[in-house]
Amino acid sequence: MSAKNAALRARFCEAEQGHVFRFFDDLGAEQRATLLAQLRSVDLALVKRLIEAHLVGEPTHHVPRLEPANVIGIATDSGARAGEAASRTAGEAALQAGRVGVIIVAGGQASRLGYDAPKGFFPIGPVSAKSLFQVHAEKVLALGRRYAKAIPLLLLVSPDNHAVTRSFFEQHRYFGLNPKDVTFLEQGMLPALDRDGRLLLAERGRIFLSPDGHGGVFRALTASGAVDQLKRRGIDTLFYFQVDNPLVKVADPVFLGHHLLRDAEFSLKVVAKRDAAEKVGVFATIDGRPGIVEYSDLPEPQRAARDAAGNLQFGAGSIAIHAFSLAFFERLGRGTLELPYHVARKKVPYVDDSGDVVTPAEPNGVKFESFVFDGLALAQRTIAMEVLRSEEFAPVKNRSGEDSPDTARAAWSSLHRGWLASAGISLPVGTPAEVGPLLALDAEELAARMASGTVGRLYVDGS
Ligand code: UD2
Repeated sequence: MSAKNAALRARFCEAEQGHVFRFFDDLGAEQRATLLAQLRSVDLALVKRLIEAHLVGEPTHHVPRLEPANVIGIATDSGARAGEAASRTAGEAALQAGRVGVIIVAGGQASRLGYDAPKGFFPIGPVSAKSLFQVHAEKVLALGRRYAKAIPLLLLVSPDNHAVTRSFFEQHRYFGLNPKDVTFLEQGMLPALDRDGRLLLAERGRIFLSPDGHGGVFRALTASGAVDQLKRRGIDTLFYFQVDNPLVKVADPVFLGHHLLRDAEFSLKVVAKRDAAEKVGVFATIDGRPGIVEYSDLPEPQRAARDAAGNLQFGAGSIAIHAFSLAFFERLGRGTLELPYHVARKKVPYVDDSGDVVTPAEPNGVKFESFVFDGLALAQRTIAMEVLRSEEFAPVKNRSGEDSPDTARAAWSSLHRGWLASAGISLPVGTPAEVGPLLALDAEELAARMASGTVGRLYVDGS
């Protein structure tokens, strides 16, 4: 063993993790190299902190104090509409000045959808069957054209789906975007631990690692040098969303304007929750700081509580659409500000002392993830803006039923039938309808195009 590798082994032994070298002497050269590379990526100081915080001593049961938080409501009166117009102007000015970048988190595993490829490949267009990635990329392209300034697109991917995602973009010629404007960022991986805080070996020559959560986006962007590139390009604001929502209004100028005019560091969009059980986090103040309570953590009494008007008291559902100041993003990425880790107890197959793989019947492993939205509590200024679900949120999460491809396509068709109706084309309820982003990004643009005769003949498939 080289001196460098001997030092690595010594560090693991000192951290009481020397068992990961148990089978090292029996491994082939390639397996050894894989294991050593994995071990070099493990931050042992972080592992120690995670053990101390989550595995040692009695679990603490702090019950946070939750209160509903302020949200900019949907503009219904003239005052609110004037505010919205001012925000739109500010957001559009930022887009024209080339200050805005777009980031999509797409490192997840699509396990609930049961789709055997990255979720962004999923064919979702109700008429065109365009993939989620294509829909998002075309919106970015169309916005760049509208504001005469190309918008950089960043994609958070995991080591598992990085290569296939990149080749998907290459195969489709980046959906018309300039490849120089598209950056793939690989998120970090964290080891799973057993109950005693020991790293788990998935194979004799491989430790079990899993993605560090979408909160890994901050470090991925900073460590890769992407933040510096964005700064050099004059970007100071990022628009963030999840790959699974085809209705997202990418870089919505009204939202960006609200965020910029209030000098916010981290902003979010919310919708009224469909019902108490909907699986979205809730925007609230948590022990006096803004934050999101994940659906699985919202206690039953608060989940069902209603105000005097009969609305859910904790009904501001986060649709995981955010705006960030790049400076705040960077503070999280460089570790000046630190996110907490969430713990998930899972069944993790592992290699036992005799080298056999054991598939446990009960959860034996602890996985750690950080969440983007925990950054809200660390931001100096935050705004939340309510939007209409029918216009902006139809996530693809499950194979069937709620939040499935069927419900997303139905919501999309319904929205675009409305756009077409305001441009003078009526379609029967239930007709699949889709206006491609390169034709129009909203009802006004579609109507203007039709009125100006730019669109000679409109196909219902819209492209
Ligand atoms: C998320 C939110 C939920 C709500 C909902 C709206 C969390 C924990 N919960 O629920 O509060 O806002 O979305 O749709 O976020 N991802 C990565 N890397 C990872 C893990 C996830 O990039 O390590 C991406 C993933 O590709 C997806 C997004 O993050 O785009 C959300 O992940 P999820 O599907 O696990 O979260 P979900 O739907 O339970």
